[in-house]
Amino acid sequence: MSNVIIRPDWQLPDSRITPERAYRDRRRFLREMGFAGGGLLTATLAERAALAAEAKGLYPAKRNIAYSPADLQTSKERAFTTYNNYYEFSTDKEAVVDRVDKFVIAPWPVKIHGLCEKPFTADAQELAAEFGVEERVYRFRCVEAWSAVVPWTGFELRKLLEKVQPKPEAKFVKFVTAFRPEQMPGVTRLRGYPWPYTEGLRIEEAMHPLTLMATGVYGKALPKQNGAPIRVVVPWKYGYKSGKSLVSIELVAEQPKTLWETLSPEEYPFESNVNPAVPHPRWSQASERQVDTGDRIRTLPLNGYAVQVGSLYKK
Ligand SMILES: Nc1nc2c(c(=O)[nH]1)N[C@H]1C(S)=C(S)[C@@H](COP(=O)(O)O)O[C@H]1N2
Ligand SMILES: [Mo]
Repeated sequence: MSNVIIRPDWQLPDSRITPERAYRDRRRFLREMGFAGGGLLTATLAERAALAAEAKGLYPAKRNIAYSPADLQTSKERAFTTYNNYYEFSTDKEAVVDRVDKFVIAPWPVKIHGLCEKPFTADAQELAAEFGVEERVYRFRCVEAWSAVVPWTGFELRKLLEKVQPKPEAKFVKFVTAFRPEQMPGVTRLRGYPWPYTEGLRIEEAMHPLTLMATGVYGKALPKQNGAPIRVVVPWKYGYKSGKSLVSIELVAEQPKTLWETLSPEEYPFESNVNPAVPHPRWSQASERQVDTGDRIRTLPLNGYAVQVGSLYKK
């Protein structure tokens, strides 16, 4: 470097940027962005390209067969990724995918903070690279009685929580989605909603190895409509517990107020475990419609994860 004119990376032809340097500078850039708490406007095209290139290296990830039952057949990718609940964009499930263009997903600082010893902020892609990602095939059950079998790519939330060292008084984890009305065309029509989209888990639920931070699906980085660049996936709970496009993961002492519970506590209580025996006030939860085949199948207690998580709910 010493005998060349030092210019910013984006003025150099690609061939002159060594991957290591680009990577190191990118990490520093993202760290600074993270601590500055924003920086959307300063993201350069070169930066976005670097992120995309690195994200590509993570997918497809190796499938963890211990968490991917052999008898589960994944739903068709197109069916799952074009039928979305993401109210910040639209309440029409088939329209969400066409309304996400303006949503900027890199850089993406995520704050992991609250009642812990070592809070930090890191970019979503950095988290994926740091903790390492794997593929897991999970059942996914929406409270509206449709379902899918989804090959997520991600890492266990507990790894992230262990890193920040929760304090003993941390009893819940609060998840907050980005809120950017100028990029999210659905929110203007839902002005009365208690935005941002907020969800929560008990800390024991958040620490369970099934609870995944997903950064990819179907062997690729998450598409925007499915919660890019990072979301939580809690496979034994109704889908609304799995908040999308998270910007904050906070350890708290009190049960957090969630968007859906605030709107309608009888219909969408905090715990919201999949339970075929307890109907929604307006419909049965005994069965579910598979999103790709349209077939109806029986809903399983705890969405088929009773062996793994049942002990969390023993009275
Ligand atoms: N921020 C945010 N997260 C969200 C939602 C939402 O509207 N906004 N919808 C929830 C609901 S009801 C479901 S069923 C799942 C749908 O996820 P998918 O579109 O990837 O299938 O996301 C959940 N997470
Ligand atoms: Mo849902």
